[in-house]
Amino acid sequence: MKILVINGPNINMLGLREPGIYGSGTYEALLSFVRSVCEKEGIEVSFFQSNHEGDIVDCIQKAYGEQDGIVINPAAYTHTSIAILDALKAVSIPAVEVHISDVKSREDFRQVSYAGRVCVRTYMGLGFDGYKEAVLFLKQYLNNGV
Ligand code: CA2
Repeated sequence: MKILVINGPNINMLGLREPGIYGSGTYEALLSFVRSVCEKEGIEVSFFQSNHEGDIVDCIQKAYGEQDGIVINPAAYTHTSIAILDALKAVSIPAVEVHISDVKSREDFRQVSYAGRVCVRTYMGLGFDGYKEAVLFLKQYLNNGV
């Protein structure tokens, strides 16, 4: 089973600022954490992070026929990007949306999620554990379709 983990703009800055919202773990720590979860679960994982919307769209398109599932934190593009929504729809790869913070309890402009409309599940407000839950859910979903 192959899972692609995509992170959007500024996720590479984790741990450097705003620890009250996003925690103190760095992006590298997030990768190690997800890698160790996937290793334990026998999942082949790859990672992509970009600050550019089109690069994220390209990455999703390249996943077509290559990846079984996608875990995506589109970051700020969550709230703006129909292009990312369309790309996820186009490849039709089961995707799970993750947000480190509890976006539902934050600003009005964070209350819309375009990508979330096509994702089979969303985890938010669980910190790095949201990625773990997303991987475990995807494994179950891909194996059993539930
Ligand atoms: O909670 C999340 O995971 C978000 O997707 C994170 C995005 C934010 O725009 C979304 O509304 C919710 C922000 C990415 C990280 O931004 C940083 C800002 C300051 C310092 C470090 C990272």
